[in-house]
Amino acid sequence: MNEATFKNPVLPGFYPDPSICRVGGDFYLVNSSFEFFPALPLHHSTNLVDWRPIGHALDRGSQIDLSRTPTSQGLFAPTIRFHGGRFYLVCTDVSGIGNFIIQAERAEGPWSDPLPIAIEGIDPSLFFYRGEAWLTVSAPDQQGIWLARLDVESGCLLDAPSLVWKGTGGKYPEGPHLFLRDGWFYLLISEGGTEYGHMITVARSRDILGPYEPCSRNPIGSHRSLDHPLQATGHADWVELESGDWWMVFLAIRPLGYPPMHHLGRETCLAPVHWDGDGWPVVPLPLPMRLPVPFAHSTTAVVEGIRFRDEFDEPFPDPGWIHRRTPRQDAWSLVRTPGSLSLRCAPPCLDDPEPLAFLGRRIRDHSFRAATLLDFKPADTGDRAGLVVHYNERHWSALEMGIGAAGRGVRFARRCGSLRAESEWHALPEGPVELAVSAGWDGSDKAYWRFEVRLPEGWKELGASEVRHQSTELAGGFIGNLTALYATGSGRDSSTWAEFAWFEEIANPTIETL
Ligand code: 6LW
Repeated sequence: MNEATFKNPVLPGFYPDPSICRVGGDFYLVNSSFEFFPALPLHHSTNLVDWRPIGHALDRGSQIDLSRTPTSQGLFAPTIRFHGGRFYLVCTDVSGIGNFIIQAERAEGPWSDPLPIAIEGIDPSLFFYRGEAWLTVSAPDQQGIWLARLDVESGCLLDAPSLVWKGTGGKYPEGPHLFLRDGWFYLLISEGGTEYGHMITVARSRDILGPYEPCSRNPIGSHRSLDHPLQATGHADWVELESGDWWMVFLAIRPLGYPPMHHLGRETCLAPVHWDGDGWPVVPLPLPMRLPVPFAHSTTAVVEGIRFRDEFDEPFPDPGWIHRRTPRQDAWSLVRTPGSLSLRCAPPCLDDPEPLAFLGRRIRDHSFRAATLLDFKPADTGDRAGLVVHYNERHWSALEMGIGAAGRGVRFARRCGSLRAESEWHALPEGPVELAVSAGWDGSDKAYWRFEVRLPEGWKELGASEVRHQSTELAGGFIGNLTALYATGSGRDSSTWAEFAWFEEIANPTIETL
């Protein structure tokens, strides 16, 4: 009997609204990504616990333009499915074309350009049955779930949408997915909103068009009102294994302190789905903090924290890097200075809802450290470059190099809504400088990000910011914090470039199998 276990989240960090499909022994996962580009991150696994990034479904300018997408808008919940030898993905660009479909021969891509689907609502999902594609969406104005047949090649609906289930009365009936098991069509949704009242509910019918009978045990899963480290559990998708077992991915948050506030975003979790004697699904929420791995052959080594180091010696970015919106191609390069990430001091700055020179990675755990080596010779007083922990334009904390009163220097700067703070400039010697940020605690439940610069005499902390001030509960929206490298001309179109020689991060282990 395999004693190996895993802990949730299995895909930590800002990876919300997970959707999963299986092809033989391979599993593919996609998440929502809002204004960030490339968009709709894709992961692959063979054991449901270890997920490897394989790219993004939208990674070309010809597919989508997110350069003007407002924060926490853009790409909402996607669904990925495999049918007839091809991958299909439906999603909603709430700031652009609305609902759309793309397809690919391989999950790694290339994916096609988005084909609009003429239906309102969000959270589209596909179900293939007897050679037809059935689309479900969360209908506008919280009406419930719409169903219609779809021509996946044209994006045209073959029926007028029909309202097949209103849910059990929770707000925002959303995230619908259809499944067929033992002659029953199961309609899985979430209700209650994607915050602390989030719930998983289900209904079923012998006829795909309904009527759908709700499970008497709804919500079949929720952490609402529970004192549990994982909260807001919901937005689930199911997958049937070759063994006939069923598992589900779903989102959860890991809030800190009181009142609880979370800053890592909504993360992807995993749990088994069992079936009771009446053929209704049973999910193990409240979730045990450790669960048996799905596969006895799982060979995941104990993860010594998430370690990552990038020497920027490839001409293309590691798939874990994302820009804040579609980037300006004249403001970033991995080939301009071989072995460095080059970011130009283009006009947009951290405060502007525009694509500044910025490359970021999701923060994966409460405890983490990130560092970079920056070679930067500011020429103009507006030239800035540095390391930022970034939620959105109004909520960030940075260690930035620039020109201070005593020439080239470094300072801590932060913004929390309308509030700002900056440290004094600290003079720097010539040459590249190491910047670092690490999560720390002040002994209470107050978590801080501490920002340090490495000087000839050693590391010096220039500032710290409360993690809570960049939480979703305070900053709003649907996203999570990134650690990012950036450069700006502070409104001027400067020709100064910042050269980042390497970046490294470590986050405490969140996935362990013994
Ligand atoms: C998503 C909806 C939701 O489309 O939040 O968690 C929206 N649930 O289903 C944005 O993530």
